[in-house]
Amino acid sequence: MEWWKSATIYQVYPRSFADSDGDGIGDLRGIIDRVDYFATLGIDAVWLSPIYASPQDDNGYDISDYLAIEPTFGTLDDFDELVAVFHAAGIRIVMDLVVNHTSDEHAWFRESRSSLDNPKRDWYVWRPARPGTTAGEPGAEPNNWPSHFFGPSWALDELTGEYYLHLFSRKQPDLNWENHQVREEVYSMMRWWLDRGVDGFRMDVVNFLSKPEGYPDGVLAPGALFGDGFAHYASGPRIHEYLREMHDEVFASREGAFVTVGEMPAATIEQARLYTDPARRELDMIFQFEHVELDHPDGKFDYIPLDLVALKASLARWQVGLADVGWNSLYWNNHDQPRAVSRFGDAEEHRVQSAKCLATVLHLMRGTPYIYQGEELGMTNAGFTAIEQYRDIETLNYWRGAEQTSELLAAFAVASRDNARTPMHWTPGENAGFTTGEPWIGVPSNHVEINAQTELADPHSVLHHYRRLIALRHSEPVIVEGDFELLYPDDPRLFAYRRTLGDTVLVVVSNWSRDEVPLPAELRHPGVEPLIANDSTAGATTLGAWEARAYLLG
Ligand code: TEU
Repeated sequence: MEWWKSATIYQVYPRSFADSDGDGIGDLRGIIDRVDYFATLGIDAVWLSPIYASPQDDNGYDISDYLAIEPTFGTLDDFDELVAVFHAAGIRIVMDLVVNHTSDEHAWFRESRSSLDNPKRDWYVWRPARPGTTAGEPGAEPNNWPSHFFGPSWALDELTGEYYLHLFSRKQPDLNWENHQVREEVYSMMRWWLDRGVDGFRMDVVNFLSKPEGYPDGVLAPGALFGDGFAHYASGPRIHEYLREMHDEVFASREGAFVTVGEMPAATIEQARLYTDPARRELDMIFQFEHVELDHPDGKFDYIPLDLVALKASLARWQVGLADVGWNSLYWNNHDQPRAVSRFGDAEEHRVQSAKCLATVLHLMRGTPYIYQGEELGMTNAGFTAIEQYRDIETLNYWRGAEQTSELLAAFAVASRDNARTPMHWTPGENAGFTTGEPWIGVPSNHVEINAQTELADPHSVLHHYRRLIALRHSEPVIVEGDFELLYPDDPRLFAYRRTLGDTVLVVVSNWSRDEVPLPAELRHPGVEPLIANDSTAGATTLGAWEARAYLLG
């Protein structure tokens, strides 16, 4: 069986992980120095968010040189050492691959923008103003797609009078994947990293690579400024062809056991089955977004209370939908999402208990679980109250274009990506032990309580609960391979499911509320010691607040 089916993958956001040289920004040496921490947790692989040379407009998701390490993070020698040290500890290294776009400071884009007939002109997406308009005037953009970071997705380049496409910031021009030289260059770059020893790639917005010919307008909802671009570029016309080609060009002829995971906003189960069907040789798994979008149907910063019934239904659909073909990734958190314990759990009254509950429910499902740095400590949202505390381009762009109210600041405190990007808490000491300098972004004061040093010493910590879950995935085949069945789908507080492999049954029960809730009779297992549980605060017939237990039967 593929190694990643029983693996847990840990995401490191290098800027915020560990700073070894006191400049206030995390670096590769900081990661190398923590290898024992990963070994203690027992994780199988580390996914590094981008460490390539970058102007850091989007914290490294804007790459100016794919074959160089960002100097703030270190050198290629540091990188080689990191790979060697982690491999020696039995931990694989997964690189972030950002090839929907580059930085506008990448040499390719500098050439491309330099003239209409530059050989690299076609490497990016250039279009004249919309017919009948004058370049530069409002509405002259070649189509009506919005940028993910707000405003139009086209920027006018004065030099040639044409617009270039940028689905993200204007410093992130989209590559033109129709151009075969672009594709070959990307594949060759991927081979170069595999030759250096990396074990796979997490592919940024990889379902956005193929855009339709003609770049048609998206449908305009009543009153909307921009059209629906997603409908055109998410899983566009040639995407499966590109991924298959990438597989053939990069992985097919190579010895080794690599992992590929495609980040895919808006992907459906039907699409995921195509992307991850091993017979199609595209990707091993994808990051889907359905379960992290249920709580803000009306916009990025407009959160509503969690609907547990809807969350369960969504996750269960994906469990069942990818049971016979393909494979799931499992996550609550990453560098773009608010902290899970603040969002889905109860960070105020039951932080430790609810963090363990969320972990138990996710890690005992079928798929490959991902842990985002600090999640294993039960780290919370940042608690920022002033705009000056934010660094994220998405948050700051939105602020610039919006009415700047205290309500909006409160919304950022719930939803901003910076909630996930505050420094990792290592110690109760100054700056949480992240840096001896001035951290690039603020450190929440609750690091005094929530930190790796304290939690390593406490067998009841969130950290040790994660460590046990990671170990269970290695030792219990039912967690890896068992069928999944959701129980009590309509119960608004109980999240329960059953996994079955042959005669082995794993029953997971959990209470997503502050109330003590009755446990249905069929879910009680008197006399059976739970395989794993958080603190039991109730009797055999009930579950206490945020209590979670898993029973191995048969
Ligand atoms: O994110 C993809 C993406 O769709 C984002 O718009 C995401 O949904 C949003 O940040 C949620 O608020 C990836 C990376 O993970 C993100 O950090 C990058 O900013 C983005 O691509 C561009 O590379």
